[in-house]
Amino acid sequence: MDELLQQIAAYRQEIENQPANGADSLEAYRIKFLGTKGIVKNLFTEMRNVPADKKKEFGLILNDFKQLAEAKYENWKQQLEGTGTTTVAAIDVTLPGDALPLGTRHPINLFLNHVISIFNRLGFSVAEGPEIEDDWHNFTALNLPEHHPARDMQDTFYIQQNPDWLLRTHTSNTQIRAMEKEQLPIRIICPGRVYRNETISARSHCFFHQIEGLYIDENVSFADLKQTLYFFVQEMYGKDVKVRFRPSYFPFTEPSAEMDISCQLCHGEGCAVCKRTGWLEILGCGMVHPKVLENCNIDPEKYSGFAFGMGIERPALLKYGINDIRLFSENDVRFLRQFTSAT
Ligand code: 2NL
Repeated sequence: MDELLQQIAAYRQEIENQPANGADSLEAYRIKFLGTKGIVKNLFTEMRNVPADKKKEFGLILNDFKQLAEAKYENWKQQLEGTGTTTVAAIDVTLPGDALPLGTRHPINLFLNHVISIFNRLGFSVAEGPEIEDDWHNFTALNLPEHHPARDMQDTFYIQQNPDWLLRTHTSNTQIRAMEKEQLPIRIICPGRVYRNETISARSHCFFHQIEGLYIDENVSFADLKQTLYFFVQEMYGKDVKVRFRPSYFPFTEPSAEMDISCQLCHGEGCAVCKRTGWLEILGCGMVHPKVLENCNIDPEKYSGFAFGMGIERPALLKYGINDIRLFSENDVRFLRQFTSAT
């Protein structure tokens, strides 16, 4: 019995002195002291040999030792897990992550999207068409006579391999295609890039963007055109914007008009931007010419419609206070990063 007690005391010492190092040592410790053939188990087997009057005393000491061995194991294990957790905790998962470099929308795209969202609310849907077009869809169907100056080689980029092909000079080609194949009524808005053979400068470029609109149905009138465009500019430029229509000429509309809005910079007082007139020209429009309807197999006796077209670059320059149209196509990220919202 005394021998056993001495042994237990020695084991206690060993346990207390045992450093809590790596997981392998812990497992060795577990097998040695707490395993099925381990020291604790063996000592309990020794109970048999303890005299009956000492059994209770020995039992208490042995239980105490067992608790010590088990407590050591639990503490050790927790310490190891603690080290593990510390490694993970070195990454503080509550901190915000590194921001992914986000792109920004191109100012032309922002402007187009704003225009589109306004016409969407009036029931117009977006239609897109090819930038390489044939003569019919870009010119002939639009009632541009064969010797019209707009057909001149100077203004149009022709495709070398096929003189019937060209880079579209306006987005009207998309409306022609819609009238040829869609069912009436048609209510579409056609944004896109167009090309003209012009000298590149701060004010003009050989490619730029347009948005055109088309509405064809029975009984569409010039009053519908005026009201639609008036709604548009009020949404775009504010409720106090003034408009005026001036008679104009386009081969594809009759009658034709140009729409001015009161200058957004001087509010009609007269400044350098509006050339002291108080007005800014923003779009051309008119009732679709009966010849154009006929060219698309639409009966002009039954149907009528209006169309309009506007450039994007000029109003975008004004809106964002930019002084050189070339910035839009140079893709300098220091320029592009400055645009984040449509309004
Ligand atoms: C402008 C003027 C305009 C149209 C575009 C159009 C299209 C078809 C039929 C009739 Cl398919 N017209 N488009 C009409 C009037 C004016 O644009 O100054 N654009 C920048």
